[in-house]
Amino acid sequence: MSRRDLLKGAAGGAALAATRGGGSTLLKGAAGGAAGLLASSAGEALAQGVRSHTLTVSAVTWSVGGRITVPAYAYSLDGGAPTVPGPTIRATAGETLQITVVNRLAVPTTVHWHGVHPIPNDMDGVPAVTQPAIPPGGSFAYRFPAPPPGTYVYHSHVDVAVQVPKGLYGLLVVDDPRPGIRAAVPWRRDAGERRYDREYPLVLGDIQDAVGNAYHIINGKTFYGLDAVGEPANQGRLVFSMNRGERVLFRAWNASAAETHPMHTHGMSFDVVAADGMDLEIPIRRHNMGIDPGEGFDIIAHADTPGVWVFHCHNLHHAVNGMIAVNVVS
Ligand SMILES: [Cu+2]
Repeated sequence: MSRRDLLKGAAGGAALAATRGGGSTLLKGAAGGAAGLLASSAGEALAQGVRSHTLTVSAVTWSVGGRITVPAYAYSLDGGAPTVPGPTIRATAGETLQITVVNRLAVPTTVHWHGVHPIPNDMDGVPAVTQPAIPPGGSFAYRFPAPPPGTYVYHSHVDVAVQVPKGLYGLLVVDDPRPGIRAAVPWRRDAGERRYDREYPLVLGDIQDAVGNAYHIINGKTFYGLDAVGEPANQGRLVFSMNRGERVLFRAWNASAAETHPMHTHGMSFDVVAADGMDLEIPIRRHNMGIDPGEGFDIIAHADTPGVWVFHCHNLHHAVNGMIAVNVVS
């Protein structure tokens, strides 16, 4: 594909997908009719195995909880609300992803697909190395095959020590075609080892307010001194609800520029089933595990005891600064 084709794609990812899908067989789903287009939400289209999204980058004021706000950069997907972390992008193994990034910042940016391999070199998102940075007002269409099932990340690769902590990161999840199974290959154990009943992101970071106070955040929110847990909007962010007996997959990733987060569960253990998007041959059982900057783990917690159990960073400075969530087992 030439760069000119890419630029054409940047003009309208959904339109491109619609054109290519005309009258053809859908990868999945019987709906779509003559248009050959299966759209599950505005701006998202899946045609002939190409999953198209528009990812818009903008500067926002972000609430880390209660009335505490910080100046942030945020991604929004297909015209949705900008969030920190960015919205999770999902695909199914075998699809092609086409993500058109629209830069509404006052500074250049790019998107790097962290852990995605193989990927065409010119889709890697490194400014001045694999592409010119996307200027303010500009756009760029990334197109690459979805990697094997697992948890990946997308993040800015421009002025990284500023843009990433300010919020330009999010999960890219590639699903196994079989629902509820984490691994494509069961390796030595039965695939049931990696079965899960529900899942949550567990994206760790730190972010500063306008006067330089740092907040340690989980899924964009901080805990202490705030009413964050009680906010309806925070359900599923700092409160992780689960039923007794469930296996709960957390897709953990550390977006901090320089700090390790040793995450610790009370009241339950978890199996580490994948590291950096790749399945471990034998899951490792832990209740406390350090996650370095840029590292990610898929962990399956065992909700075997009812109660309200904290799930916190065991760098205790981070914990008292808000890096605490609550696992509620009903
Ligand atoms: Cu920490």
